[in-house]
Amino acid sequence: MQLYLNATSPYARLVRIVLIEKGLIDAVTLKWCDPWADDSALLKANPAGRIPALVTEEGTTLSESMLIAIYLDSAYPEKPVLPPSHLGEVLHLAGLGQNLMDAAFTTVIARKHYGNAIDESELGQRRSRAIQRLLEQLNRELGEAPTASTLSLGDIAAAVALDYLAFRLPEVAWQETYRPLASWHQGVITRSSFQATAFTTS
Ligand SMILES: N[C@@H](CCC(=O)N[C@@H](CS)C(=O)NCC(=O)O)C(=O)O
Repeated sequence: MQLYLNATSPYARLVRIVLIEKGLIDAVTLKWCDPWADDSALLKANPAGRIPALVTEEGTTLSESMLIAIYLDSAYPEKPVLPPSHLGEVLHLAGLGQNLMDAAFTTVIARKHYGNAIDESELGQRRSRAIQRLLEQLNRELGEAPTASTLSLGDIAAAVALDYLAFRLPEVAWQETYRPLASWHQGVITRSSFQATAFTTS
């Protein structure tokens, strides 16, 4: 398999963590690229020009982090991250995580293109309110950090989204406001799959 990625994408990091947790990382060639530079190999794998994109063993190209995760869990059922016994619960948490990722990532990209004043726009304020509501809900719902055998796609999505917030929007300072959530997050990011994929700018 081949995975198109960079070191700052929360979506690509989610897929990479799934690959590591499922013991599949050695079966994948990591194709580092800049999605903003219209990388020709990436465009071939994903005409949208976005990462992550996965090329399967059969040569099928997949886009969208959650779809890639669903494919990996179905094609390689060992160590499932989508356990059928509580699928609804896991997808609920994965949705909260992905929505948090989307709101944070869109804020970062809007600032990059239009300057920080974009935060005051109608859409900027909606994103900011969404981030706060998502943090409040995660703080209410998450208790003990998962173990190696219970770690799910929901945990991965939520923890990556929280890490991305800390990385790109540190002024949100969610760890100070939401202490139980910070403790849950700490319990997840100490895992080697998170340590090995920590966000870096260089
Ligand atoms: N919904 C997509 C989002 C992917 C995405 O937005 N990736 C960003 C990097 S974090 C990207 O490649 N952006 C380049 C672009 O939009 O042209 C997913 O879950 O995979």
